[in-house]
Amino acid sequence: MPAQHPDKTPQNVFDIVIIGAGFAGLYMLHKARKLGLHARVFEVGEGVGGTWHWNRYPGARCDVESMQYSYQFDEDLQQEWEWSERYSGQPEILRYANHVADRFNLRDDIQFETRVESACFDEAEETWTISTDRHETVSAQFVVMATGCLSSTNAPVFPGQDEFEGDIHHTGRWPREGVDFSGKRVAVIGTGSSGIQAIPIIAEQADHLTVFQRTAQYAIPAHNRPLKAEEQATVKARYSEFRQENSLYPNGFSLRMPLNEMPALEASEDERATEYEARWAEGGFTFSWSFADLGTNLEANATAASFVRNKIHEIVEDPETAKKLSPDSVIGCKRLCLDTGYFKTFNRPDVDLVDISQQGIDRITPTGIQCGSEQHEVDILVLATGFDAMTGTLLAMDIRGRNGLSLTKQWEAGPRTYLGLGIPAFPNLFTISGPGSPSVLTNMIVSIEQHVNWISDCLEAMRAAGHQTIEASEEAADAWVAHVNEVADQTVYPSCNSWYLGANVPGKPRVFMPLLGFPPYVEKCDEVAASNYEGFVLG
Ligand code: NA7
Repeated sequence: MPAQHPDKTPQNVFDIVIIGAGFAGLYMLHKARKLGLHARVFEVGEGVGGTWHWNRYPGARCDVESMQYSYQFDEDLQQEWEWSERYSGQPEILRYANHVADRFNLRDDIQFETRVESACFDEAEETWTISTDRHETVSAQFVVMATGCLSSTNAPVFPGQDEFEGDIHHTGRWPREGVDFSGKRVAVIGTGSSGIQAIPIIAEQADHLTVFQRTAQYAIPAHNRPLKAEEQATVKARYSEFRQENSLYPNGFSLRMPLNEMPALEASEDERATEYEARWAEGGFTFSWSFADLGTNLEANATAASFVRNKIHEIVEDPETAKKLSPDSVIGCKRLCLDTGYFKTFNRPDVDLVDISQQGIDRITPTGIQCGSEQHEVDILVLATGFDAMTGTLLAMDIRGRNGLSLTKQWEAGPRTYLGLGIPAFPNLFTISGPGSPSVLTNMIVSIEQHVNWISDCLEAMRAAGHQTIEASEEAADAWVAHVNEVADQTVYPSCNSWYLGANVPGKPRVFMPLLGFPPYVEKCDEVAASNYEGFVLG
């Protein structure tokens, strides 16, 4: 049972405790200070940056373009920072996070290398008691979970794994000092975004690479390149208008080619081919917007899927390998990956692909990986097996609301929130980009800023009205979860085993977690605030 007696010395009594020092935690701290709140951030890592602190694997790169994947809350900040590439790599994004922390003097209120183990609501005092792995217990009126959507790794343990004599690294917990692959035989398990980004680079460095693929993935060329000075200047000349326009797109970011309003099924075969070719040449998520019905009509979707399969067969020289790399599922159902040399890598003589979709991995042996009768000799094993997304980190803490109700119990059938911001029976606790909000389906920094602004405005409104507590009602949360699922059910998203549904983690309830559609969501949040926080109970 977590400690119930907080240290009430003034330095350990906070107005607000923020958990996590990624982009959400940094901005929340900045806003909390602006409100004059006594704030403390706890962060497990030894530095800021959240997901960009941990995902240091080779090739880690954002799939939203640099000029958009950054904060907009400070005009000077967005004017002075220079991005070097169309899509930023992890080191540059981490430098940016550090720049923000320094520029706004945020580090003074961040306690690094500290894991929050529990947060319990004290009903008599109407405060939260927060305990950490440093055996300290503090109290705060408000708790903000800035814990990130992709922060708990999904790291399957294969039979025999303990006996493996080489090193094992998960892409989401990459060693700070890097990994030397030279002269090594390397295995990568997992071909989602992380695997697809890391594989071409590991192949260049290693002696031999074997890729273990459970599900083939669609990937569109990224066409990453240096960002021209004129391109940056054009955006910066009207940065706030650019941001405003982007917030009106369903994912909160614009693409280089607008949505084609025509349904794929109304276009001729030639028209479809021309459209797909043009978007393939442009690169990035623009491809998903080729036709209006790709996300809602399976037959339309199949035309895009078939185009990408043909491309894979053009790129990959060995027809058998090309076939194995060609997905047969709905395109865009799992998050689309961006390709920088991924498919081409399989033309290398020192790269093998092992299809484990049927027989799986039998065991890890001291010197390799056994699949059926075949043993693959390996010196280093890379797990690119993804994350326990959106709920993993929250449920790993012992969070208790009213009557000692645990979050694990509250969410046993899947996450239940109102707006992805509040949880019934957990007063004064906010989740930034929580399940039920657009979060991972958007430009994350845009969604983070929208949530932090909403929370800050809420705290200010509560102070003005003399309220001590705010809590999502059960009815509002139930209706919201139903709404999130209804919206998803109108699309192709629920048709595959994606991490959006929790389907990548054995035993996790199958519930569609993010909400599709950023602009209507923002409108709803604004309406709720304007109607004196309808759906929340203020105390
Ligand atoms: P993903 O997209 O969840 O990919 C994980 C990959 O690992 C995927 O190919 C999985 O196959 C595979 N996997 C997971 N567990 C296993 C086991 N037990 N055996 C074999 N293969 C397995 O994670 P990423 O880190 O690549 O990307 C996450 C997000 O980060 C991405 O969407 C971007 O938003 C950034 P499966 O498809 O489940 O069959």
